[in-house]
Amino acid sequence: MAQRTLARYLTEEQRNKGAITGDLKFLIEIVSRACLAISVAVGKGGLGEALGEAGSDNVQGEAQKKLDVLSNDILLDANEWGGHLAAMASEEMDLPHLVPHRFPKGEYLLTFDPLDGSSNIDVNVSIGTIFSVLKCPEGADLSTPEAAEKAFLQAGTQQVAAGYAVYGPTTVLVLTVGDGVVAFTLDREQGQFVLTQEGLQIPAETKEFAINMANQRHWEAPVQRYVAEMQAGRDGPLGKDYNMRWVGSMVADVHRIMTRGGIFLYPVDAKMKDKGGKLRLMYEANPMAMLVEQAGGAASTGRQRILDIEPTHLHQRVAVILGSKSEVERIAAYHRA
Ligand code: AHM
Ligand code: MG
Repeated sequence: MAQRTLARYLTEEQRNKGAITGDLKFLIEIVSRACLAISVAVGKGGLGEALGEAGSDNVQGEAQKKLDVLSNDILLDANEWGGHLAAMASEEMDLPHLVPHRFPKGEYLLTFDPLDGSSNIDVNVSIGTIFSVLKCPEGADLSTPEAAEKAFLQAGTQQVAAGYAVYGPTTVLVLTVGDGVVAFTLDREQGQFVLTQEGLQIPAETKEFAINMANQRHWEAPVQRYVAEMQAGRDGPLGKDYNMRWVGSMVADVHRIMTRGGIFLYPVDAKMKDKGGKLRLMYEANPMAMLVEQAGGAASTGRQRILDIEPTHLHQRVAVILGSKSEVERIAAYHRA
């Protein structure tokens, strides 16, 4: 039987279900090709020139790796000429990137974290690309990058597509266009993404949690309580033994949860309270929250559904608690207690 490639899946979503427009189909195909190019660069490792520091900082004051900068450039170059986008925004750029005047403009906005899990780049641990697609509001001012920021400030519920590519032993692209979650594996010989999983569902119950335990002393009371209860295991109030996994690349940790369930927490803690959290809303939390909800899971800050947050700025940070629904609901209840 013929393989169902990403192109075919998108065509069916457009033609048979009317779930996406031709431009959105084109946009996702372009993003997938950029992910393929990033996967090739990542896969070269020490053979290429790409490992190590770029010698620059991004807008968040974080040191950029060469592969962060390269991945950002790949996504910008791939997406600016097609006529499907109004503007792009990235973790690696202070302000939105406008489509140059020589190219036509489209109706979508694309945001991305070009290479998530920076601390894992040089040590050959899974990393990934996260992306989110919004519609550009009609009449939005795109005259300057500063003015264009406003167009992006939409709640996560407005996303029309979201996805990530994880560059691990295999490269897998996980996608939602609001019609469930599907996963494609990169066939390296053929150079294309092939559908390998449909209708991904996160089990409601889990015995696996992911959190950076090094921050424990800074956590707020509800997170302290929840993690202590999990650690108490079978004899504690939750009545079962838990295991812990922490890759340190959100993409890889979320992919494990997409595959077999679990809960991921990057809570706000005393150390980062003034910043709002560690992870960024627009290109980390929102796309992951859409994917997780589409797979039957839940995503919350502990106090609010992530997708309901009305953003105030492009690089806004939030607390992220996502994964198996019953566990996310439990910790949300601890925040209310
Ligand atoms: P990055 O986008 O600069 O790579 O930072 C985000 C990453 C996430 O992938 C991951 O969950 C988290 O930072 C890990 O942080 P920590 O250093 O606390 O382990
Ligand atoms: Mg990131």
